[in-house]
Amino acid sequence: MRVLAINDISCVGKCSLTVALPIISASGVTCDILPTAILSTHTGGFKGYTFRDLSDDIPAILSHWKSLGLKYDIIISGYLGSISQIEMVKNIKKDFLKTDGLMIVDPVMGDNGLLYAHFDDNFVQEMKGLCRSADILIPNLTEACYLTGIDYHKACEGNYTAVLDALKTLCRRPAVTGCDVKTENGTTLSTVFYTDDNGNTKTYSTTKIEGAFHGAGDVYSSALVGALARGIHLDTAVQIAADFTTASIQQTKLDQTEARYGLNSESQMYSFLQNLDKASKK
Ligand code: PXL
Repeated sequence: MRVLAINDISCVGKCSLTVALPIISASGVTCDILPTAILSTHTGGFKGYTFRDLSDDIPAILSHWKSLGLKYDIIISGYLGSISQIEMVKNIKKDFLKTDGLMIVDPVMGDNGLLYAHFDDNFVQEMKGLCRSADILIPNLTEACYLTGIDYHKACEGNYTAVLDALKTLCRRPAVTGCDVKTENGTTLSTVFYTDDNGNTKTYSTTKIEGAFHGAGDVYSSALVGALARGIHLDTAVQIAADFTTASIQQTKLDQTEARYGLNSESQMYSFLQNLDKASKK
């Protein structure tokens, strides 16, 4: 099983490839990487970071890979440094994904109702094109709202099914993370709303931990890919990925580290791997 992770390298701040590579590899499959940019830190919460766009290097990397005959079972795309990279990813799917392979798109663009630095409406429009080529689309609620034109604050009132339905015009199997659901006893759950293979809407909830935690989306997407690459069914893969992310957030909160330095997912890796083993033996 061979996975390609397309994402940036944020050298500090535990997100994108520094999260994807260890989590997907630890899941027990080969994870090759295509870095889209190199930054000294990610762009959320740091000032003065460096940013080198690697678009110019990508064509030569790809032609070398073609000469090796590389093909992938799963391709996951994340943070893209420019609009031209969106087009590159579409072509990578055509050239490197096996016929029965899985294209997973995490349309990394924003969080908490806002776009990250460097992104604008033009980028959002172009990203819709990449989402159309995805087999599974995994935005957070903010990204889902930008992609569908639904007002974020309206969506937060709870009509997440409407957001999921609107995303289905882009991709057959969307899965939206970070949907807050209030329960009757006053607690809040963090819920994934997703569509299964048969088009049914399903949900999976974990305890909502208050606070903003950087890199949570990357931990989730990487764990999901790891589980799917192990042949685990989407329903169980969503559960395992959400549980791993929530446990990592919980530990990060206990550690009281600065949110911008990312999640302590390392401490939860062993139990994540045990869950993968249990599920893949079923
Ligand atoms: O975690 C998402 C992400 C990935 N890559 C870069 C980022 C961010 C979010 O801020 O800045 C470079």
